[in-house]
Formats: sequence, C-alpha cells, structure tokens
Amino acid sequence: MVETSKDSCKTSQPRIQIIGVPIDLGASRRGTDGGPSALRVAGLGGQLAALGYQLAIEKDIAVPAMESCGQDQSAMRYKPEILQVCTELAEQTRSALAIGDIPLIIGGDHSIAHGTVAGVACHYQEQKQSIGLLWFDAHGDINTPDISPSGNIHGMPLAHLLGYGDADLANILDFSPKVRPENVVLIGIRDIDAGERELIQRSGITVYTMRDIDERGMAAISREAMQIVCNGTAGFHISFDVDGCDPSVIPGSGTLVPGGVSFREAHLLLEYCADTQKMLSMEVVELNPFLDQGNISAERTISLIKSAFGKRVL
Ligand SMILES: [Mn+2]
Repeated sequence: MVETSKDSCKTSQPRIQIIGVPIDLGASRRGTDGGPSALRVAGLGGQLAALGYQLAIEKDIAVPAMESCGQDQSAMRYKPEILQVCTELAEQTRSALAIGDIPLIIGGDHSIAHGTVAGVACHYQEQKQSIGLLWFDAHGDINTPDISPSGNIHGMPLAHLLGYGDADLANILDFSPKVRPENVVLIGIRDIDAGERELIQRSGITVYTMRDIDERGMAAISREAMQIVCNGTAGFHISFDVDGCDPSVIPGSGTLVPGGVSFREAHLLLEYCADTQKMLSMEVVELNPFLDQGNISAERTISLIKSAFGKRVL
C-alpha cells in the first residue's frame, strides 16, 4: 500500500515549509531581499533534511521592487506595499500550519513579522488558543509611527503585534492584538530609541538586555524565557533577528550593534527552544548578503536554525 505523506509525518519528524520573503522595503539599508537566496545557497533545505525533516516545496512571497514603488519619505515608508506582502505572508503561514507543517520564514527585513505572527496567531486563535513570542534582536522594534525616528517599518512590528500604532498594520487578518504582553520576551537588546523605552515599560512585556545576559548567563535567562512564552499558550513563535548576535558572529546585517550575543549563547537559547518541543514556527530576518564576508553569516545562521530544530551535539 502506498503510504500517504500525512501518514509518514507521524512516523518521522513533521514537515517544514520554508517561505521566502525577499523584501527590503522596511529598512533604509538595501539588500535584505537577498537573504532567502543567501540561506538557500548555503544549503538550508538540505541541512534540515539531514536532521530528518521532510520539506514542503519552498515558496516565495511576491514583493514589489523598490524601484517600481517610487520614493516614500512618510512616517511609515512603503506601508501599502509592506501591508500587501505581510497579508499574503500571513495567509501562507496560516495555511502551512493548517496542514500540519512547521513554517520557517526566511526574510527579508523585520517588517515581515507583521505577517508571520499574524498568521501563526490566527491559526491558534481559531482553536481558542494564544501563542507566545520570543523576539531575539539588538533593537526593540517597538516604535510606533509617531515616535519612529526613521519611518522604517522594520523598527515597528512588535508595537503593532501588541496592538499599538497604526490600525492597518496592527489588524492584519482582522484582529488585534496578536499576542498577550505577558507571553512576549525580548532578548539580546542593546540599542533602544528614546520613545521605545517608555512603550517597553508600559506594555508589560519581559525584556532581557545584554546586561541581564552578562550578569545572569544565557542558560538561566533561556529557562525563564521558555516559561514565559509557554505559560498558558499553545506554544511560541521565534522571531530571530540576526543582528541580535554580535557583529563578529554575523557581520552580514545592516544595523550592527557591538556587544551582542555570542555564537554559543545564541545556540544555547535555541537549544532550549527545541527542548520545550513547543516551538510552533520560526522566522529569520535582517540577513544582508551584500554586507557579508563571503556567505559566512548565512552559514552560521543555518547552524543556529538547526539548533532550534533540534540538532544536538550528542
Ligand atoms: Mn529587528
């Protein structure tokens, strides 16, 4: 008898669906639209398959070229285009979960989180469940359009996912907020805009800065973070901005901030994520191959993704 793909999922690892989002409209530095290609060139799919995962056919979300969008110097640069891309991404992410796949979204700048998290949260909301959110980043990404110094939407997604800021960006798939602040953890932070500080404190999310990691160690913080994102939720989404890592680990990103998370600390955090078996989905953002040394940042990012998907040393 021919085994259906659904049946074979039960006997091995679940299937991963890689969705590429080649976009750089959310950032002022060009080039994160090359992120999906850099990860594919470095062998992402093959390395996940070697861990025992099946892979769905990879797809990319269509993104308009900046050259065809015209100049946009508004308080939300390229909002119409980003809203369109994120709405499509939200639908695709939700569809992946609906057929039992694990979505792995490869960006693209961090504006794509508006879509990814909307899709994951929507899928679980339909089952009357909420999700946790682990946000790994050098920055807060919690600007609202009225306090953003740049108008770059990649600095705003966390605000919108919590229900602040622009109503259109906050209401992708027609609901808001996407996550409860008590299940949101921000980790790796070392560069916060003035207006963000106030919203971080008011929002009630949990933040682990680099000082916290230095003082308490990544193991203790990872354990605490896992409790927060799993508490009362279906599981959690990881939004992994490669700039959370130290620039010596990931030189290929557009907004480098010295004094970041070491390669080993990042691995440890993601190994803890895998240990929970509650990771629902993952996205990797802000990889910029045009600023990289060879393709080493993509290669190291794949190594980190593998830890999130259960690779162990032994
Ligand atoms: Mn970010």
